[in-house]
Amino acid sequence: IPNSGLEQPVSDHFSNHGNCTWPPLNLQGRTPLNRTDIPIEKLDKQFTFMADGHYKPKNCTAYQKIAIVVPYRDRQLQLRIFLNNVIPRIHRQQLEFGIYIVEQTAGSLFNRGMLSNIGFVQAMKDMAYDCVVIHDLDILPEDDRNFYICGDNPIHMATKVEKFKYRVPYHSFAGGISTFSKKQYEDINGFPNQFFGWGGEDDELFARIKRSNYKMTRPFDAHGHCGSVQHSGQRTGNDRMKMLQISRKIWKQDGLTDLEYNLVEKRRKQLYVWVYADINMSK
Ligand code: BGN
Repeated sequence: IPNSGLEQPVSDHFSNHGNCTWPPLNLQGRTPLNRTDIPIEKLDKQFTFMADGHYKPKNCTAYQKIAIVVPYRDRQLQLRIFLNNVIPRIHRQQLEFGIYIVEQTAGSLFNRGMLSNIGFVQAMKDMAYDCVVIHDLDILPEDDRNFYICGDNPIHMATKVEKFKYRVPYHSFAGGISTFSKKQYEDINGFPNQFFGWGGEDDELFARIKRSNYKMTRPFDAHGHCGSVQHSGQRTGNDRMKMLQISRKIWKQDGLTDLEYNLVEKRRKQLYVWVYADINMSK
């Protein structure tokens, strides 16, 4: 299996960072997901290189420091499968990383955009991450050469998702897994906070990237195969078409800039930082 996949650097911007071999040497290429449900205690024992939801290569400085942010609610089985698949892959990529599972308290409809913004803020409070990866819990890379890194433009990683027949469902699709440098995420004002219920927040994200004169890029497209993990259905909000129209006008005031939430708990477990947040629907 070829180790590269990175014929050209994705960015000069980060090339001074780190002295770990890049691209890393012990990649395994495309390997199927492991869908076995392994208890969390066993995962802890398996991934002893992690502490407080964080990993740092021992003998070299990583190419980039990555915060993996996962909006979350009520999916314990999928969380275990996520950890069991993502941790070894990103570990083989020799990156320094923290995993943030951002859970929304019960009550209002799920708000993936706002949870992403909260994860971004909470991760950056911990350390100066180079790169934030907004990651669905149920979409998991199958290929080590799909790098969890940032470039000069936001990177869309989930290009070939199993549930979309391993194809990009539509050109402006930005869902699943995407990466942003701190500056990029701030420039686009993060995700919208106003999308409650399933759908639309990623379409607004794509529009924000364009409006900010960035391009959503797919540099690892050839290695973008991702498995999807089954779960029960999501509830949709009622007016996401309308929300998309409103967002076009108010996006500079709706995102990181007006983020309000109540941090109920932030607890460092071995494999991830659990961020438990209460968000208010009436605004
Ligand atoms: C789209 C959703 C996205 C979702 C993709 C893939 C909307 C906006 C109103 C048209 N967009 O239709 O959020 O990621 O499907 O499932 O619902």
